[in-house]
Amino acid sequence: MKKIYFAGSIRGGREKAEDYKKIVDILKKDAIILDEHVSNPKLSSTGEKISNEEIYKRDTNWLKECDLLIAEVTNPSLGVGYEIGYAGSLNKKIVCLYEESANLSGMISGNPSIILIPYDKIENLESKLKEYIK
Ligand code: 6K6
Repeated sequence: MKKIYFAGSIRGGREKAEDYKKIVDILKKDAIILDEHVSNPKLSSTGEKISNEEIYKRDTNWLKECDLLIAEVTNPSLGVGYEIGYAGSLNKKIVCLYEESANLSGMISGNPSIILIPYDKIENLESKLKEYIK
């Protein structure tokens, strides 16, 4: 099974946390998810009791280990943007999911090596994601 690093906003705002969970539930059927707790709606933006240094170390190690980064980028987040750049420098495959109405950064939408998947409803994402996770 592929190892997928899932990225979603934490301190950038948790408005989409329920959707992160639905996406991770889809991905988990066919892949191993690293950083799954990002999708836990109970994790608030002040969340977990680990230090920033531990977050950075753990997450960059997982980024090195993953086969694929899937980021939900509707809600802008400095951390998610950093992770996308970091994964790009490691030549990892990167898929960005976002609501069609999102005002996506040009640094994401203008990067030809990022696979962009806009969606109207989460429920319609499953078939679009299958080809990347198998
Ligand atoms: C602090 C506050 C809430 O949770 C925390 C600590 N927890 C984190 N645990 C794991 N990954 C984290 C944490 N905080 C940030 N990240 C990583 O950055 C995740 O992989 C997310 O994809 C991304 C979110 O960045 P921000 O800037 O929105 O926090």
